[in-house]
Amino acid sequence: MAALALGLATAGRAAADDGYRLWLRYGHPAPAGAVAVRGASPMLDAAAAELRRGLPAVAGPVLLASAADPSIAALNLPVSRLGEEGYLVRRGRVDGREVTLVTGNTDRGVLYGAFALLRHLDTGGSADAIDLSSAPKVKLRILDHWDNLDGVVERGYAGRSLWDWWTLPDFKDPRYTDYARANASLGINGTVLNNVNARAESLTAPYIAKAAALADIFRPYGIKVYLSARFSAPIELGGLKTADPRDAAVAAWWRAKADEIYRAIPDFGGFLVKANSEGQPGPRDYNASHADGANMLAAAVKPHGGIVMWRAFVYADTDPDDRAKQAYTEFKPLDGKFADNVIVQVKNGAIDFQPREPFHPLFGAMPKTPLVMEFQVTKEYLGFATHLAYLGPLFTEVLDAKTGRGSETVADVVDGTAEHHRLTGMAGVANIGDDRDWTGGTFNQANWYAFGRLAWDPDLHADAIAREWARATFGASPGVVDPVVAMMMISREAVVDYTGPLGLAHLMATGHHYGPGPWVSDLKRPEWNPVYYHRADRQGIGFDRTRTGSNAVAQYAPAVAKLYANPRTTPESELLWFHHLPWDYRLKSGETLWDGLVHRYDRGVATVAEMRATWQGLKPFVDPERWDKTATFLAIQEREARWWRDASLSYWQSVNGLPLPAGSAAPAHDLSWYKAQTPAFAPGNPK
Ligand code: GCV
Repeated sequence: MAALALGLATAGRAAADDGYRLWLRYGHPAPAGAVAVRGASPMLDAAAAELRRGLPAVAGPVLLASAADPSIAALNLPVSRLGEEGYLVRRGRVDGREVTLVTGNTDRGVLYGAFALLRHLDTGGSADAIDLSSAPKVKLRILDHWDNLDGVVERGYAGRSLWDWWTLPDFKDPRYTDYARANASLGINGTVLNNVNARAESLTAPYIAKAAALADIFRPYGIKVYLSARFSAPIELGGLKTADPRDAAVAAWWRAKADEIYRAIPDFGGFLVKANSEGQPGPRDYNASHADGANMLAAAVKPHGGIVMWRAFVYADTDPDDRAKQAYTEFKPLDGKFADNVIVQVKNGAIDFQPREPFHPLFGAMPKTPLVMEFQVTKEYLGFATHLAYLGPLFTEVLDAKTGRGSETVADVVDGTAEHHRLTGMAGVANIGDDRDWTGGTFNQANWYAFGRLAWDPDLHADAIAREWARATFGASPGVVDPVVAMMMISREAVVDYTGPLGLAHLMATGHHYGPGPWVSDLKRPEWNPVYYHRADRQGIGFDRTRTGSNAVAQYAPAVAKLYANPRTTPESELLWFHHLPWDYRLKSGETLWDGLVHRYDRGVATVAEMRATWQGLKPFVDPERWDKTATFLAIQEREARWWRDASLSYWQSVNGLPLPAGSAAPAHDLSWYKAQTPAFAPGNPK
């Protein structure tokens, strides 16, 4: 594929490409007879079919076989370290024949090995020295679809839902298989089909049958299906008077429901639950705890081997405490109280998927409870599908953060190194919809890719993943790969700069999560208003989360709390998250906080302009369809980066009365103009 793309590029522009194939852009099918399989199973068939689709001839003959096959066992390969899902791919002689052997202790391992071989060859690996071996560090590698049964995806990123609930279970769109292939290529092994803002209908017999049809399609690719469960379903569907988790009839209803689901989907993964959060029902409605609720559901799925992923994303308007503290306050005391098939799912930061947040203080604080990391692959607060923001650096920044307990990192908590929990997990809120290119833009595919690769191995580096993806997506030419990786690696910081630099967050306008609205102060819940988060006044800006303020810093382990307690030792990228500081506070550069803030907004806009220029230079190398769309999106992004910058600066100036530093351009309009921008149906507007 790489050679083909390069050849076409040098001959003119690369061939038309609508992005449908994602990173699996194989050039030619494998030569006939190139792929042999020992044994038979749907998963081995899927592995062989994938290799036949795209194995380059240079790979020579390939043999897929379980490590338990007598001929393979006789080779004494180091397969014990592969566990249940790992693979080993190696050149060698099997039964007197020189082959590339793809093996594992399970068919699933072989499947992942087949994709690893394709990735190796597709991203420039030598065909002569094939020796690949890897096992996933995280057990549950799951996509969460926030898809509603009416086809609308929560807040509208990346088109409408991929699932056509209306024509399921009869019509099995071939896209469902391609979705499974793409996920299996990364090692993703679970998918939650419906929105955490769940409807009870997803648990009715017709919808269970629809979910079962998808489960049948995904099974050969090693992907289990999960459902978001609405906690009040026993009332809505079962006609009970209560959903109290301590009520025997409620528990019996859930047990019967679980039995019904498992009859249709024998390998059903289990439930994901958003409870007592943003209007969703939950055990707190009955003065029961989150552990009571989770454990009751866990008991229902336990006989079938299922699990419950219980979200810690809770905050209440009745709680006057800092929103950033509420999940910890509620969940920390429950450590050790959850059943052994419950895993608590925690967002990467304590507020809500902002372009930058310090890691969530629950990581490292609940040692007796397995915690799933929840990342948002879709870019709810980073320009949705339109803006280019490669999230690899956001994910790794969180995973690499030190929790303050010795040398432990967040990744150690997530992958089980820290506490050796049986269950470990990483979940990504999917950015996949029904767009032809799946994610509403080529570069958004990289975020799906990066999530999957990091769920397999949280220690991978964001730039290495970007390089791998760029090669698979655009071809091997360094003339393309190097600039594309460079663009990707600066892109997320650019969004931070033009939306909320120096630790500012949650500054978006009302009704959508797309454009700026730092002035918003009229929403009924205090913590829905941007002014709640930035607290700017004539003297200064920022949220004091030290002892003199909300003391959220005390939720971190002492070593980290100490750093965050002092503005001088707080990373400047998180400064105003933890501190309310005067406008003339001196940053490490020597400039004032105000000047530094303005310079960062300027830098954000300049970086987008730089990304645009880089992309212009790639026109000869990229197919017209993907190039044009990206070029147009970058133009939109540059315009909207200016909108964010200018709107924010006009507002800050209206508060602090300070002039812009020399060289910084005045906003194009006055504040009232920005306040008047209320685009109908902007992405992120649920109405
Ligand atoms: C699914 C934020 C989003 C909501 C989302 C919620 C959650 O508040 O804006 O759209 O709802 O997070 O993660 O549950």
